[in-house]
Amino acid sequence: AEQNRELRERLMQLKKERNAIILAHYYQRDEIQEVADFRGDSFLLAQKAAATDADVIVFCGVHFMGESAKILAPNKTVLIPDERAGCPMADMVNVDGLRKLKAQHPNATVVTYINSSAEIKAETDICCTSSNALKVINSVESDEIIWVPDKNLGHYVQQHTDKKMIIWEGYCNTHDMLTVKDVEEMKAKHPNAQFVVHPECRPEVVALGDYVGSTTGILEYCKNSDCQEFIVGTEDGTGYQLRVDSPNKTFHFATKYLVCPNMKVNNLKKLVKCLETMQPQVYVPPAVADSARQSLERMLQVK
Ligand code: CIZ
Ligand code: SF4
Repeated sequence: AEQNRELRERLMQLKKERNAIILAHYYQRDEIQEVADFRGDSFLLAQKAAATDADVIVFCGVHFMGESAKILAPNKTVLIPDERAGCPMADMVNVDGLRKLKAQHPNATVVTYINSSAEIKAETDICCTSSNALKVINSVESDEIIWVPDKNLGHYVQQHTDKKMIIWEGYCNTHDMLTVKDVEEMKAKHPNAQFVVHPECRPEVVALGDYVGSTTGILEYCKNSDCQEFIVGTEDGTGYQLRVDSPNKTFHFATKYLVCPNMKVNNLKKLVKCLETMQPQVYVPPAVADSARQSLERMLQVK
């Protein structure tokens, strides 16, 4: 506790010296979410990065999120506490594979989930998030969609659109691990709880949801619902904001395995260190960034 207090003081000092802001994803450790200027999902935080007056953005999340911040704020310094915090789902699609698929389906529009690398976004027509995926898909002219990288979110979206979706076989190790059996056991234990679930979970798990939506969607739903008790089907770090928003409600995570190890690679110590050393910085080659920015900006124009 004493060490954390010293670290927090050092952090406040460095933040002023560097004119920095700290953005933290909802899946980060509590000790990071506590000291953040803004908490959010990847999309909200990318928008914050684009809008800030600060000179330095410290992005506490996984690598692709730091890249999105850099793409939308190319003149700012973007720091990340640890370069090794990656995303296995984002790594499941590579440029060669996507180019091959595009060649096989020349009339298809490439729609890419924001959980993807800058290089993949640069090969993309339009990006989407888990909250606007359907709107984005319905906004494109083509009847054929190449969807990368998340098969679970892809299947969820396919249920709500007539367009033909060619779905990449990627998935999030953390969300995909949750099973129907896990959820049914929790429901039996907590019969009055509603089940809220992220569409990165398997289709048969998503089908059990009383509410299905993005991290921000789940937070809003739980805050505004009359229900007092929830079984949560998304990453464990979300508990921090759920409890801030609704201190008197009860949240049970559907299993203790809903933890993204990559998100937890960052900690308060590394956060302070990166602001001290101004390393590691996120770098996106300008040509890649320009092309990736177009696919993000097209998404922002969808009403
Ligand atoms: O990393 C994830 O699973 C999510 C849902 C990130 C985000 O903020 O959209
Ligand atoms: Fe990637 Fe899943 Fe971790 Fe999100 S929770 S960063 S999708 S591995």
